[in-house]
Formats: sequence, C-alpha cells, structure tokens
Amino acid sequence: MENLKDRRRGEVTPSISSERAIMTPKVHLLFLPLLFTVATGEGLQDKKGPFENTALDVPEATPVPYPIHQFELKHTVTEFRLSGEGSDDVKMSVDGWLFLQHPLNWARNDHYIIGVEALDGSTVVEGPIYVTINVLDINNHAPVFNSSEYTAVVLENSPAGVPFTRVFASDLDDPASPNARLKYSLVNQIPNKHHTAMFQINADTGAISTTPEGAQLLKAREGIQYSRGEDQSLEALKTKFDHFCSPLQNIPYEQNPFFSCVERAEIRRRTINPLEDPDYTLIVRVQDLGGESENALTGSAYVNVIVKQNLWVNPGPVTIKEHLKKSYPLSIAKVESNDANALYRLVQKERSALNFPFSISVDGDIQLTQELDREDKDGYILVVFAEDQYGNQLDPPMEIPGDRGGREDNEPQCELEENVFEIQEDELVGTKTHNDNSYKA
Ligand SMILES: [Ca+2]
Ligand SMILES: [Ca+2]
Repeated sequence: MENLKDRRRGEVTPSISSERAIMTPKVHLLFLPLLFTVATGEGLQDKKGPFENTALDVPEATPVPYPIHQFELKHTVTEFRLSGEGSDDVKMSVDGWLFLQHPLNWARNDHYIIGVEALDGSTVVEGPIYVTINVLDINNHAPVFNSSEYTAVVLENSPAGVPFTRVFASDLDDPASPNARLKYSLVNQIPNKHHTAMFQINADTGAISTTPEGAQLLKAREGIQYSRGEDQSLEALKTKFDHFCSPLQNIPYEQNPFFSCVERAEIRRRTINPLEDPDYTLIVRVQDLGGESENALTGSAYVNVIVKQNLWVNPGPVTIKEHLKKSYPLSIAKVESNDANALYRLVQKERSALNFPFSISVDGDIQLTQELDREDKDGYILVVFAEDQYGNQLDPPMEIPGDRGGREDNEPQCELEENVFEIQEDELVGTKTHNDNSYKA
C-alpha cells in the first residue's frame, strides 16, 4: 500500500519533498505558484477563475502543499478569512491561490463547504463566496476480511455449488467506485491431493461450496458406525471389536494394539478440535479494483474446513413395474439419518385422494405395500422426513423426484432418467443411486 501511495505522490510531485523540507512558511507562500508549476507540470491557467462560488474536485491523500485553484480578484487584498468545516486544511495566499495544507481523507468526509472573504486590512472587499471541495477517492485502503480465520463444516455429498459457508471482506474506499469493488478467490487448498480442487468460491459473494469433484470425493474421517439406540460407550466398542476380530485371543483389550489403535482413533474423532485439526485449510484472497488490475490491493484469510459424515444420502431413482408379483411389503430403498435416533416419516409430495402404497420402517426402509397399477397413477414423488420426537427436523427433507408420466411426449434422456425416482409398470427392476451403490430387488 505504501508503495502505491509513494508512486502516486511521485506522479504529482516528483521533486517537491526536499525543497519543502528547507522552506520557511513565508518563502513557501511567496513561491507557491512557481512551486506548483514545477510540482504538477500542468497548466495552472486551467485552475484559475473569478472570485465566486466554485466547486472543485480534489483527490484525497495528495502531498501538500497542493494547489487547488487561483481566484482572480478585482481589489487589493491583504488577507483572506476562511470559515466552515475543513477550513483548517486549506489556506489562501494573498495572490488568490487556494491550496491544501493537509491531505484530505475521503473516508472522513467526501466534501467540504468553505466560506471565503477577501479583506483589505480589516474591511471585507469581496465575498463571502462558498467553495465546495469534493474529495475524490483514491484506492488507498486494502480490503480486509472480517475474520482472519474462519471455521466451517461441510457434509459429505454436499451438492456442488451450494454454499456451506461464506467469507466477507470490507474496504474503506468509496463503495461506488472500483476502489472498493471486491473479488474473492481461492488461492490454495491444503492438502491438495492429486491437485483436485474440492472447493470453489463465488468471486462476488464470497460463498464457498464444493466443486463437482468435492461433492463426490470429500469423505469424513473413518469412524465406527452405530445403529439406532446403540450404546456408544467404550465397553460397546469392545463388543464390536470382538464381533469383527474373532477368534478371540486371551489378550486384555488395553494390551491389544489393534483395539487400542481403534479406541484412540474413535476418541480422537469424538473430541476433534476443528481449529487445531481441520480436514482442509483454504487460503482465500480478496482484491479490490474488481480483481482486474495488478495495482489491486489485497487481503487474505484462512478457512478451516471439517468434513462431516453424511449418512442422509438420497437413494436416487427406483423403477418398479406394475403388477409385480412379490410378497408385500417390499423394500425398495433405504435412507439413514445422521441422527441414529431419528424418527422417519414418508409422505407423498402431491396431495392426492388416492391410496399411497408406501411406508417407511423405523430403520429407514422404504417399502411398497402393494402391487402398483399404472391405471391408478403413473408416478409418485416421495418426501422423507427425519425428525426427533417433537417433530423437529434432524436432516433436511429428502425429496425423491418422480416421473409423472407423459414420457412418450418427452425425448428420452438417460442422464435425466437416472435422476428420477420413478415407480411404474410391470416389475421392480432395481434402483440406482448417485453414489453408485446399487440395490437389487
Ligand atoms: Ca480499496
Ligand atoms: Ca480512499
């Protein structure tokens, strides 16, 4: 930032600083016009005008003294009297030059109105006039994130492009100008296995979501799976261990390196401190000037991401043919809440007076309760809720979309059909899920 400022100063006054340092205020005023010409290299004629109400644009943070405008007076003037807010920052020389004594700051005030009277001795000979100084913003503030470190949790299988967290930065420059037009970007992802970007950031909003790869590949740390109401104590872990690691040897659990390894991993997983041990750390950057200039000022922050196991996965499309001769109820799909004690509820999305031949078991088994007949209805949309005993949702309702007929009118598209939970005609042929697990009837 300092470099930019220095460079900007250089543009305006390439050689003023040493001269300014040795000058007394009196000499300083005497040589102002000459000094200004040297300093700015611009035609000062352009800055002249009659002694009348005038509006002037002045960039903020200019080096001083900065010549603003020379007023041409009709009378002999011995001094000027200035009034109003900001009048301490400007001065008039006896030859009518209005100049800045102190650099202006847009963030403090974007304009000043200063009254000026011309005096001969103690008599006002001209004025008062009112000079409006409009402060022009320059890009002298870098954008800053509202936190240097963020923490976020992302569920496995989070859909690509749907934000799971957001970062935010602000910039003290003029929000109506490019100086505060911010762009976010993702600089780095740690770890960056196989150079696959798992996350993306919306350049305009700072919203962070998974990429299609992330939606597919992000996995929570492995842990023990517990079923509904199952004891999750370390004693229960011993029982599980016996179950998976028989035949048993006569070794105490505590001395069994395999058991103690699993035990440590399980305890660590339960007491994980995301800040100290995130699954991913993202480095995000914000740039002003719309991110389109190499002169843009930047800010950065860390985003710690914890990947959380997500069991609540849409089982995907099911195709069932009508008049299927099976014993009912027939399992056709299974869902599992992230809360082992969830109560499941299954409804039909579109209210219908007709029979709804589906049910869901306490374990999340979606069952067909009778043969389907396309004459009755050619498609269903099922909505599954996972709730606690008070009816509060534990996972977002899962909508399993269905084809409501009319397929003959639509051009068949395999990709689309794979996303459709379709229950119709003749026979249950199986279900496909978007995580490639398959269900066989
Ligand atoms: Ca800025
Ligand atoms: Ca500024």
